[in-house]
Amino acid sequence: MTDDHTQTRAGFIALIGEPNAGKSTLLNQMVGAKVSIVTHKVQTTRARIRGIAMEGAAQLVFVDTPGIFRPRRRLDRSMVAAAWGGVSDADVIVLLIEAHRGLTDGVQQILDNLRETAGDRPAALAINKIDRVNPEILLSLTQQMNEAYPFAQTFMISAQKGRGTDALRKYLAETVPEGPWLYPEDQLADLPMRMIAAEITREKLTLRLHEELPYQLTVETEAWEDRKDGSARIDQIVYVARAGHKGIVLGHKGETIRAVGKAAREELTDFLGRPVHLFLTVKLRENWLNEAERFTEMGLDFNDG
Ligand SMILES: Nc1nc2c(ncn2[C@@H]2O[C@H](COP(=O)(O)OP(=O)(O)OP(=O)(O)O)[C@@H](O)[C@H]2O)c(=O)[nH]1
Ligand SMILES: [Mg+2]
Repeated sequence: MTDDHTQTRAGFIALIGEPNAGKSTLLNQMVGAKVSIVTHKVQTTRARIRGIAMEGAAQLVFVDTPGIFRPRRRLDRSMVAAAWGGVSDADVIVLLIEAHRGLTDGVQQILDNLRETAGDRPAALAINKIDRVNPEILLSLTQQMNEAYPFAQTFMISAQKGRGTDALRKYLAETVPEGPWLYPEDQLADLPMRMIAAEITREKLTLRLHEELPYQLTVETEAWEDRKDGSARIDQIVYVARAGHKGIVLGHKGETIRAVGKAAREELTDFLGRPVHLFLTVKLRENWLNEAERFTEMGLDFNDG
């Protein structure tokens, strides 16, 4: 809470980095709730996802973005454009890199672009996954990174274990501009529930399916009914791009889709705090990766692709 003497602050903080750097993990850690899906695979996040955290009189609106990589497909190009769009709209930028990988070619390319896109807005460096390395390497990595880019500050963190994240949060609270809060104090995310629900199912599919398949499917919430008994009935469609993929997603006697549905339903029930009936349908749609409507449903701009 604030009184009349406390100047409120608020701002957008773009979390950027290579795929798998831990951006979504950091967003969830900052918000204190799972708002953005996380997997061990690259290119999990597809669109910008806003999560909101309060730090004293400051409201921090974290913007999780898709990982930045060299795009091949139309969807990849839209994702990377969404990430840079997040930078353009931000008050502060946080670049995440992986401690054990250091200054990779991919990070170098991001730095080259960041110079133009960030302009004079502050960019902080977060060296993530410090739990995976010998601390001795961190000093030289910090030096190397700061020679490559004029970072306002460097933080060494473990997004997963919540190490070093308090210092980062404090820095951000001091750095976002003075001004009124942008969201109600108790709001955690700015993302429609139907999209959060679709993302949870996509996370479970990504965790269970191998190789290229997760990159060639999308999930949409088709219908949502709040029932009188307090439960919710949610119908979703899993679109796959190849005939052969349908059978793989269903699995032998439907066991894969059943397991995915169970895991997604459990997480949704937890998230909503009420019973959920989840119905998944798998549909073959060969051209979905080139359909504007599918991009809009994902929160992406088709014309950026
Ligand atoms: N050991 C360790 N693993 C981490 C840490 N932070 C994230 N991870 C793991 O790194 C993997 C990728 O995390 P995400 O948060 O999905 O990464 P991302 O940057 O959002 O990835 P994209 O959405 O694909 O761009 C997951 O397996 C996380 O559990 C950390 O601090 N330490
Ligand atoms: Mg992510």
